[in-house]
Formats: sequence, C-alpha cells, structure tokens
Amino acid sequence: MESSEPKDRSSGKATTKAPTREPLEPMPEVEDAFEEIEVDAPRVGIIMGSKNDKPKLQPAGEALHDAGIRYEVRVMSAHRDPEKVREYCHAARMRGLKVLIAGAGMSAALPGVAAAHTDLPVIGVPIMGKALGGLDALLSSVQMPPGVPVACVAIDGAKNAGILAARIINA
Ligand code: AIR
Repeated sequence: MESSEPKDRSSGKATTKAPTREPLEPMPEVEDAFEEIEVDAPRVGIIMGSKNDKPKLQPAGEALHDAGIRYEVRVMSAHRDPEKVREYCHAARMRGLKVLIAGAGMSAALPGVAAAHTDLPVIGVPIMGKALGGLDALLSSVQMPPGVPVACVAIDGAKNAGILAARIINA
C-alpha cells in the first residue's frame, strides 16, 4: 500500500513538511514585563558573611547609588551557609548581575569561594575584626591561588569596592 506521506523525489524517503506558522502577534504586556525586568534588575550583588558586617559594607552601596547603579544586598557565610553561597554565585550571571562585592571578617573565605563559583568579577572587602586588625581577612581575601581571581580593596575599603564595581560596569 502506498504511504500518504510526501516523499523526497531523489531518495524516495518520506519528508516532513515544516508547519506553516502564523505571523507573531505583538504582545505589548509581555514586552513591557521584559522591559521592566531589564530596567529593574540589579547589576551588582553585595554579599557579606554576617549581618553584623552591614555597616561596613554600606559605603559600597552608597558609591553604587551615587553612580546610578542598581545593587542588591545578601547575607551568606561561606562557612555557615556554603550551599547558599554556591547557589547564589552560580545563578548570579543568569540573573543579570555583572559584579559581586564580597565582604567578610576573620577567616574571610567568602570572596574566594564566590570567585570559585562564578566567572563574574569579584571584589573582596576584608572587614576589620576584633583580633589581628583585619590582617586575617585581608590575607584570606587577597592570597588567591592562580585561576581564581579576587580584586581585593583595603581593610574596611567598601567605598572603593563600590567605585571599582561602577568602573568595571562602565568600562
Ligand atoms: N564570617 C562569617 N562566616 C565566615 C566568616 N569569616 C565572618 C563575618 C564576620 C565575622 O565572621 O563576615 O565579619 C563574625 O561574624 P559574626 O556573625 O559572628 O558577627
């Protein structure tokens, strides 16, 4: 019995006809929604190891605000919430973030761990703790192994982290 499928003349094999598509209708509501996402999406993620670091990271947010760059703030410790840090950093680029600022005190693993989980630029802010004058956090942030870069600012240097993030975005 003859198949009713259309056949390629040269090979005799059955061919599949491409379905005819209706021209796409304009969808203003959907386009508006995308526009809004694009406009409102933060460009910089400021993350920190403890809610107690917030006052020290605030100048980064102020510098970004002055530069007209949207940012978000999240608390996540590389030691206390390693899964949260991993998930956040993995999703960062997809969510539209361009730079991460990571501040932590003591044995500050956060900047390095963030840089291990994203290829976005990471700026580390070592926070001065009660002991060692912040040298512990500075060395933990700055002494990164080759292949996992962290741009580290001064101890408690959050303002420069914000300015640097703005410069990276506007480069
Ligand atoms: N920290 C939190 N998890 C890992 C580290 N290194 C840091 C915080 C904070 C300090 O430890 O970034 O600067 C003390 O945290 P807390 O919550 O006890 O005040």
